[in-house]
Amino acid sequence: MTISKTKITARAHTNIALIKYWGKANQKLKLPTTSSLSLTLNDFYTDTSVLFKPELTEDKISFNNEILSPIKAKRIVHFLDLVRKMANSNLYAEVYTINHVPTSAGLASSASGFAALAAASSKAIGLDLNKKELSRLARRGSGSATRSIYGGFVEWKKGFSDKSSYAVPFEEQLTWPINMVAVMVNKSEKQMSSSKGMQISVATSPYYSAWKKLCKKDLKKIKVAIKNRDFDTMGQIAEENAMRMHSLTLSASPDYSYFDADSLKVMNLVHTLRKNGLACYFTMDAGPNVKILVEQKNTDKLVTELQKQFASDKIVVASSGPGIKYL
Ligand code: 2P0
Repeated sequence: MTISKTKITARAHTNIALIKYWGKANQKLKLPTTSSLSLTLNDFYTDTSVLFKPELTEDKISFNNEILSPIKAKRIVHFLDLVRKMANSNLYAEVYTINHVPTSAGLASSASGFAALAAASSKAIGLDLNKKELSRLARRGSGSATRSIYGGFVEWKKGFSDKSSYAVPFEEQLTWPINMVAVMVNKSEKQMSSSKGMQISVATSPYYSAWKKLCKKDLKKIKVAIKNRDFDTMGQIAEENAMRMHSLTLSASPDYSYFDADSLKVMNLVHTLRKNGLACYFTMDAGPNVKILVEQKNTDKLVTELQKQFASDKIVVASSGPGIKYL
């Protein structure tokens, strides 16, 4: 094992789950209660460079050209501790991260962030991990990062242990012309972190056991729909699965929600457009922004309709993206 003398840079793209992950069976290892399935996006990614240096007395973390305070850097330092332990090293690192996500897009930056950090830091410290091992390592940073190792449609197999919980590509080179249109309705920081929200839902939602059962069914069905290029079935399953996830927030004690008034406005618009013959389906994560699945042939039409109610700079059209790479 040789520690790299030059910085190692990795690029990871973010992903949006069509079958959501919402709850952990093991907090420390970030083992999920259910398997999930996502689409990696081309347009939102993170570049992270890492160099381990003998002369450093602590980790130095820079994020979008700003040196992070110890409090803000805590989660990253904790992750680097894990990498050091794996490599049996006590060297500190310089970490330089740039997030290429439209300002406050509210799209999962921890997914691309921890996937890029896993790839760059493990290689920089001399570990030679394959993609399965990288996926497991990224999981320790953030659950959704598990899936950002691969491009296209990706399945995170929940497993039952550190070794058995990782992502596998479901369809990596996507030949299906589909888009994900993100509508950025709100820039403010989310009130309830995903980690905390999940814990409350697992512990208190009376619907949690139903969620686990339904996810298993939804996952099976969506895989068939994707294979069959059945856009409507895929979209319908994804939309319902997202709403079922959000019902775990509304039914928790204390209750919480990621919806705001504009999120509901977008959802209603999607329903109306669909009724009028435009095939589009929404999904939503741990924030108020809404993402809409649409076939490429209908994307312009959808954007035109959205522009009637939302400013153009709030609407971003994304497509399927690649897996992790070293730059
Ligand atoms: C997902 N989300 O499957 C789900 C759907 C948001 C809604 O994974 O605690 O940042 O770091 O594992 O991965 C966001 O939560 O949470 C997330 P941790 P993470 O994409």
